[in-house]
Amino acid sequence: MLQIAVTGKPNVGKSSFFNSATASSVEMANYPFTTIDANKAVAHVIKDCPCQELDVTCNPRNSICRDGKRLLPIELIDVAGLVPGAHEGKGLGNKFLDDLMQAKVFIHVIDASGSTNIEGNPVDPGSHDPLEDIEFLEEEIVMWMYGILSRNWVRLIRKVGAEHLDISKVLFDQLSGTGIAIEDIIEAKRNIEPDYNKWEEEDLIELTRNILHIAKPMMIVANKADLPTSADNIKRIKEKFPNVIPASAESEIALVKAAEAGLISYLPGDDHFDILQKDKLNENQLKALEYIQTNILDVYGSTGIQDALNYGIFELLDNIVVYPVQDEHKYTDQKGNVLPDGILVPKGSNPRELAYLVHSDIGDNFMHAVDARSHMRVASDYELKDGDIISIVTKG
Ligand SMILES: Nc1nc2c(ncn2[C@@H]2O[C@H](COP(=O)(O)OP(=O)(O)O)[C@@H](O)[C@H]2O)c(=O)[nH]1
Ligand SMILES: [Mg+2]
Repeated sequence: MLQIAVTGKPNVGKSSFFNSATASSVEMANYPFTTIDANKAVAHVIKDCPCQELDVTCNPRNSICRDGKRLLPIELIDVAGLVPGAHEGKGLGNKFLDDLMQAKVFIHVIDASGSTNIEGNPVDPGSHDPLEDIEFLEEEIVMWMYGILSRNWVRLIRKVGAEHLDISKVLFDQLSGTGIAIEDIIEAKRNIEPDYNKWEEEDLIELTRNILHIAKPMMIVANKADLPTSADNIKRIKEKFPNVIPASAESEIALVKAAEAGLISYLPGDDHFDILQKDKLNENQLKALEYIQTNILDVYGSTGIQDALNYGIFELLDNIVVYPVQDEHKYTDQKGNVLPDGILVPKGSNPRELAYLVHSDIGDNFMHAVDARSHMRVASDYELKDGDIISIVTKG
């Protein structure tokens, strides 16, 4: 399952983000989960399900369909708070950077209201500039990776020269355990001094930063957008950084809970909710819901939580959703389930790569694929499109 790590300094709302994104998943999911530790849980990304367009009733197996929206599982990791100096073992230290590296994409949660200082301690709202937090976090991760990359450097470089080793492969080996691909290292080296013998500390740090940007894309979730001091900061942050999503984890938790209790109808990512049982809500609850509608949903279009997950998977990691089926006319699997599985695949994948993502046996026995909408056989180098329904034909 694709993993997203939630990171940032203490008290910005990482756990609130994590809980709001994963709470409803447990409730809704009807498929078994793999074992997941305390700080890992299943969340979902959401796309339109083809069932509406095709006017069929689907029987999802690996995912969920709600009101014509397909919810596809991903894994979220709540990485404990990072403070300046963490790469030197300060605060919670290295274990957390190890946790972080399991993920393919990072969500950096910041307190946009500026009511926590750089160490994560509460201060007067608006008195801390959250822009500082953005720079510090990246620097922490870069310096931590640099520490690993440059371990035994002098000896290593001597060995590369003596044994004519490939420097990219050596760097790749140094970073093993971080899930970083050798292609990403080769790409990251492009604008660095080509002769590794001339690399100074700054070159190596720059290389590390390039690797991080390429291999582990990051977005900023500007949380606590519900607080009055946030709006200005969010504007400033958006001017300076790409990939910024305003959010209110607390609002999302309130909405998800109210929806679970049947008080409102709300699907994560929506820009509104409908009150279903007004008589069961007291005055304060009604006020709180109204506040969320006016100050979050009307202003930002959503609570930002679902947007952040979708953004990570569909934009930063550039995935699409493809539906493999066996029967291209009924859109079913062997057991007659309609549109059973939605599979997240990297954009640019072809049908054989899809087959391997479904099962290695199916990949090994792949013959060709049929587009279930057109009933036409597609070429082996056909680039899969978002929402494609594909029947894979195998040998034997
Ligand atoms: N106003 C507001 N407070 C929030 C929001 N998200 C979290 N908080 C509060 O911020 C504090 C820290 O939250 P927590 O999720 O434990 O932060 P973590 O240390 O980063 O995991 C708690 O008091 C939360 O109630 C939010 O969206 N809006
Ligand atoms: Mg926490």
